[in-house]
Formats: sequence, structure tokens, C-alpha cells
Amino acid sequence: MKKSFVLTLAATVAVALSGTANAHIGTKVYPIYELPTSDLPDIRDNSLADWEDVLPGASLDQNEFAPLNVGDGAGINPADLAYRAFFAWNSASQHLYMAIERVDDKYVNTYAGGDLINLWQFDSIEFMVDGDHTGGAYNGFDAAVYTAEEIKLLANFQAQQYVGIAEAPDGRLLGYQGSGQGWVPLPPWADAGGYAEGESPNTSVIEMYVTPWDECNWQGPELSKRSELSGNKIIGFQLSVPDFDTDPGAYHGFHTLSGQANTWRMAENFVDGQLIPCDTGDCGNVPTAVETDSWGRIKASLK
Ligand SMILES: [Ca+2]
Ligand SMILES: [Ca+2]
Ligand SMILES: [Ca+2]
Ligand SMILES: [Ca+2]
Repeated sequence: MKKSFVLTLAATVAVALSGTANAHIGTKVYPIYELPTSDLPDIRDNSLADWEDVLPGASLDQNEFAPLNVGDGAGINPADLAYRAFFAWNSASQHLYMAIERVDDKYVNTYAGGDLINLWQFDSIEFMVDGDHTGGAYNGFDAAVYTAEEIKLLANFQAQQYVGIAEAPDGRLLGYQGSGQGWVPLPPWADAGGYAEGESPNTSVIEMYVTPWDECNWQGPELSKRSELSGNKIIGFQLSVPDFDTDPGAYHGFHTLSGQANTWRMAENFVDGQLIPCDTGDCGNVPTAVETDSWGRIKASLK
């Protein structure tokens, strides 16, 4: 292990973690409601009725989003793409839950499976989480500044980006944009279910849960630090909804909740979400085993 590399890496992580109190875009704080374990939605039942039964309504729809000037730059038009999303959290599992229904005039999904890093090229959604609300860069690090090993470690380290797709031949519906694809997007840390039906329009649904990480080391959960999810905490999150209406990868539209570009690499371009506590069932669990020795984990990861 090279000492100089460790020091550089620690400084790099410090830069990546640095942010301001106002780490995210806008003044709006989106409520994310806690659900007791007994009310958690089934992510594999091909239905959003379970979300509708336990939440006051959809948390967001397309009217909360703004189009980016990507590809055709398609604006907000429900005849082209309508969507509604639900958010929730569960203190007992320390998981964040999300579901989205897309109603799309043209559905492009020829994903063949086995290529999670490229799920984004198909009608899908992107979900990002900054569990400790730091903002700052989390991907796209400059190869002229950082070594390949540093870039691999820093990508999705302090915030995470997932891509969800409604159907895949191999059943893997949750993509992950970091190197920890062998565990980060899989149970017990994360999982997704979904389905699609109809031609024009096509209705597709993606339901998922994820684990937010303050420090997500691609080499494994034992080297990583989970975000603590507790009542009234403010987290950063972002939902982006791309629309491909002709070919994979050819953007017709790209809508983001924050209205900001570069949400794939800048966590300060996320929005704020507040974890609203509940008082029924097993709500209000406080995590007890949060690992705090980040220096030890960084060193261990380089042995
Ligand atoms: Ca469901
Ligand atoms: Ca469309
Ligand atoms: Ca963070
Ligand atoms: Ca489409």
C-alpha cells in the first residue's frame, strides 16, 4: 500500500464530501413518509394499489419536473409521457422506497439483459440518493486529476445513482452506475420489481427499495457506511425520467425533478426530501450499529 496514495485518497474523499448547509437546489422540501414494516409495499406484485392504500397519494407527477435540452428536448406533455411517483422510508430496515408509473406513447425497451451500466438507453428512470445531504461531486471525476483507482472508488461513493427498468430478460431491473454492481443493487441492500403493458400508450411500473450510503465502497458493505435514516432528517434525492421514442439511447426527452443538468455526477443538483416519521407499528426504529471509523475503512480498502 502506498502511503501517498492513501493521503491523496483521504483528501479526495474530503473534497467529495465537502458541501454547504444548502447542499441542494431549490427551497422546496419534499415529504417522504415513513411506513411501518407491516405497511411496506410489495415491489413484485405488479400493482401500485398497495402504495395508494398506505400513502395520501402520489408524491410527485410530471408537473413537478422540468425538461432539459437533451436530444429532442421534449417538454412536459402527458400525451407524450405522463408519470407519477411514490416515495416512502422504513426505519426498521433503513431502506428508502420508490415507485413510478410511466404512461408513454412509444415504449422503447429492447434491453437484452446482462448490461446494467447501459440500462439508461431504454425507457426507464434514474433515482439518485445523497443520504447525508452533503451535495458535491459523486461521479465523472477528471482522469487528469485522479488515478483510475481513485475514480473507481469515488464513483457513487458519497451519493448513489440507480437506473430502474420495468422489464429485463434476466430479471435484473435495477442498474447501478458504480462498480459495486455485484452487491449494491441486490438484496438485502436494494431490489426492484416491475411490469409493462400496452402498445400506445404503454404503461410501465417500477417499484424499488434502496439503501442510502454515506460511504459506498464498491468492494463491499463491510467497507461502507450506511446513511442513518431517522425522523425529520433531510436527505438529498433526485428522480430523472428519460423518454426514448425511436431508438435506444436517442433521447426524445429528459425530465429532472430539480430542473438541473449533471445530476449523474453532482449531488448538489438534487432536491431535498424530509423523512416524515410515523408512530404506528414498528415506526421510529433508531439504528444502533452505525460504523463511524471511515479512516479505517479507507485504509482497509487499499490493502
Ligand atoms: Ca406493489
Ligand atoms: Ca414518449
Ligand atoms: Ca453524501
Ligand atoms: Ca418512450
